[in-house]
Amino acid sequence: MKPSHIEHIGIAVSNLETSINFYEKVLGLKCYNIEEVADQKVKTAFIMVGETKIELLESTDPEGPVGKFIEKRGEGIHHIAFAVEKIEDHLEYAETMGVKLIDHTPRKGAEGLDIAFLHPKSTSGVLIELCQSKTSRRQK
Ligand code: CMX
Repeated sequence: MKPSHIEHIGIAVSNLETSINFYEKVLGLKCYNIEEVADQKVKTAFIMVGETKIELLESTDPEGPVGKFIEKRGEGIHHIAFAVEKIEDHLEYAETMGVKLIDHTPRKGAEGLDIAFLHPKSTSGVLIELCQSKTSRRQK
């Protein structure tokens, strides 16, 4: 039981359009999707570089997780997301290993993924997201 790959790297940004411009105009990459995740109080933009996905996160509410993060720390890397197959098993195991869970059960994230977060205080200061696609759920 281990993650198969890094599903995405989440970057907190003040302005989605400005950041997309950087990735497109300076790095020559392409934003392929913009999606609002109301539950997480963010608007997200997705960019692929090779097999790695970058998720730009603009807050839609200053009291949301990304709004608070930017207020406290400014723009920057916000989380790393690992792709897993049996997300509930990973959460249960992490908890038995003493990790503080933010989500005890998965919730719906962008692009239809089931997602759950581990608290950065238990993970050397990095907010870790576990995510599972519908496809891998069907294969369970
Ligand atoms: N990475 C590392 N540390 C973080 C962090 C992050 N992304 N966000 C907050 N922290 C730290 C803060 O700096 C603070 O540390 P200190 O106590 O040393 O100052 C501590 O965690 C508490 O921070 P806070 O501002 O008081 O915020 P909360 O405790 O209210 O919430 C957290 C922190 C991580 C529990 C909350 O942001 C959360 O639930 N995150 C998960 C959901 C999320 O981030 N959603 C957005 C992404 C959605 C998506 O990818 O679709």
